Amino acid sequence: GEDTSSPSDPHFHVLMMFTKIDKSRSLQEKFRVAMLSMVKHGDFLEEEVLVLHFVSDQASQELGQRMLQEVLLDATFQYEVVFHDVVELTHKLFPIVEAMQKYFSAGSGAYYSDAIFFLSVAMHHIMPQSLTRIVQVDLDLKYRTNIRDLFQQFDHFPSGAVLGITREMQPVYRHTFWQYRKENPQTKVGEPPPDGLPGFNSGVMLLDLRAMRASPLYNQLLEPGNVAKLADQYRFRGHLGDQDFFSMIGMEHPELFYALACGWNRQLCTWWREHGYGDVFQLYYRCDGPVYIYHGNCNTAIPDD
Ligand code: UPG
Repeated sequence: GEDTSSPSDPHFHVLMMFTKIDKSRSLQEKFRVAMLSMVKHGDFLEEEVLVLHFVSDQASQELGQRMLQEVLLDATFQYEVVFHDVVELTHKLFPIVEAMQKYFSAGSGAYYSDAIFFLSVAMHHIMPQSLTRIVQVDLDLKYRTNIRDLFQQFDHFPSGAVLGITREMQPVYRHTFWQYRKENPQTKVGEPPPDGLPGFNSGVMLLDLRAMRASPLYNQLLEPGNVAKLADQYRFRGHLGDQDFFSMIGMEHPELFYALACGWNRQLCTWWREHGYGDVFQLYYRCDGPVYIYHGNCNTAIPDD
């Protein structure tokens, strides 16, 4: 195959989870907004190619192919579309992530099908070696800038960092780590920025697959015994999959993460403001500086501007 590993690699890989889309008008509409805004602001060099990866079931793929024809009409750049079968990826993922599922999935059992929510965690083992960088994004985004600029953030990763990610903008981890925080009153775990450790949001993630493969520390943290040890140490129980895993290991090893500016994933959900955390909410929610990407999480409307 082609050499996709050189620094001048003209391929820019973006991946989206795209399952059960045929069942949800709301997700279809979010997808349309995301793609139209990505296309509108997308600007690449002549030889460059935006490669759009979708993890999909059969019905969603068929719908996606139809919608993409329409939303990509005005693209001024080269693109390729790759569909990945969610069943095949789940089969590869399950043995790697089975042990962590019980700590970071909803409910008590580790359902086989939930393994896909941990795709980013083990992407470096799932994708071919020739793929060295990929950006994973949610569907409920609106781009206000050229997505090519996001890839330039990879060049700012310090050595040892494997993942670029924005902090979580609600006090959700203040809540999740409640017991640990009670037992460790001086901790920064779950505290707001700039000095605290508020956890991460998985809406926009820069995966340096080469660094993930090369990091002994990161790969040790995936081992079942070490997952159990950290989850017990922090008394961690969550249900947000990869986001919970990254947030937990980030409490212990922040050096694995490159902190993207808040404007790269400006989350809009305010659920926790109304559910017991109104007094501290703004400390987490505040995001100064330009917004490059809006994230209308928990079905929050995205501003029109
Ligand atoms: N998705 C599907 N099919 C579905 C549901 C979700 O493909 O039926 C994909 C899609 O890419 C979507 C993503 O999963 O964008 C995340 O789901 P979504 O419903 O958009 O969750 P959010 O409300 O944006 O985010 C919640 C939290 C957020 C966290 C995320 C983790 O608010 O903080 O990052 O869940 O999944």
